[in-house]
Amino acid sequence: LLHPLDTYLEQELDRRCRLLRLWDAPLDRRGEFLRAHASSIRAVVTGGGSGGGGDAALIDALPRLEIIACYAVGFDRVDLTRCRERGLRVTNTPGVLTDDVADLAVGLAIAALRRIPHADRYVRAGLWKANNGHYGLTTQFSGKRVGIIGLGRIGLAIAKRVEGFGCPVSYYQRTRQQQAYPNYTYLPTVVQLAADSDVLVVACSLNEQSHGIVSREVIEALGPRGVLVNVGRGAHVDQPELVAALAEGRLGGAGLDVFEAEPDVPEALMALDNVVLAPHMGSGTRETRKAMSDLVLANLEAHALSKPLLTPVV
Ligand code: 8YV
Repeated sequence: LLHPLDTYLEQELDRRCRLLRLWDAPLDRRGEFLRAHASSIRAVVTGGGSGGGGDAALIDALPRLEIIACYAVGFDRVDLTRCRERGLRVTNTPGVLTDDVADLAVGLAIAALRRIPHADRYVRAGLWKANNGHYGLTTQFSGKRVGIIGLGRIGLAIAKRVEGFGCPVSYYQRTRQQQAYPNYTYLPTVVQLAADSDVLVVACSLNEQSHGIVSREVIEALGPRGVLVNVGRGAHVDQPELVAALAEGRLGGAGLDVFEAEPDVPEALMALDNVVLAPHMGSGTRETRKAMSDLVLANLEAHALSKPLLTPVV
């Protein structure tokens, strides 16, 4: 296990396997730790957030490795090419976290437009009373045009939810799905999608094509009244440009669950009331983390018993 993920998962791994915790070794001695256990490690479990891994260096350090089980739907931290070369199997946890991530995306959009965290701070600081019961106006969410980058499982779940708020939905993705989803408008570029949206949501997986997909041009197209919601990966967005645009009022607001070098969050964002910050918690409910843990365990068990994997990536 590369980093602490979930108590139940850890307990079950401990019970069923011989569990090694990479973080038992200090940061500067992890190479040594891996070398010491290289001849016995057959499986690696990793998450998709900070501390996650699965790069070529890790894979090369473990000659007896057979499987990398991701406790995440996103497997962008794993070097799939090297896994294929080595004949390693890779699994992830799709499906079980879809509802939670979609819920959070909608929550972040509403929180940013209605300034819920700001309003909460206002009340707690005694400002409501101090200002004679006055609080400024916020922006409506219902009926806003929502643009979704990536209409996969999570993107679709977001679309269904915002339909309930009367929001027209547009989307961009590499392959057009217009026939399957006649209620949603396909737009051929992310810039067009941003220009046509009040709220732009990043819900695609991270890969070479989607790295930096929310560029300066996209942020400009979304504009001073637009809100960006990111429940994908920090690297989907040109983060310095995002921070500058928010600080200068060239972008209206943002709801961010992921960051480029998380858990580091740009200091400049902390002072901005038009930004809602979350600690990569899209899938972080008791219910979903239990289901993710069970899926990781079931994949490892299937592998150990030479049965078909439940949710194979490679
Ligand atoms: C988790 C994730 O927060 O599913 C993903 O891709 O990034 C998240 O579900 C993560 O795996 C825990 O580190």
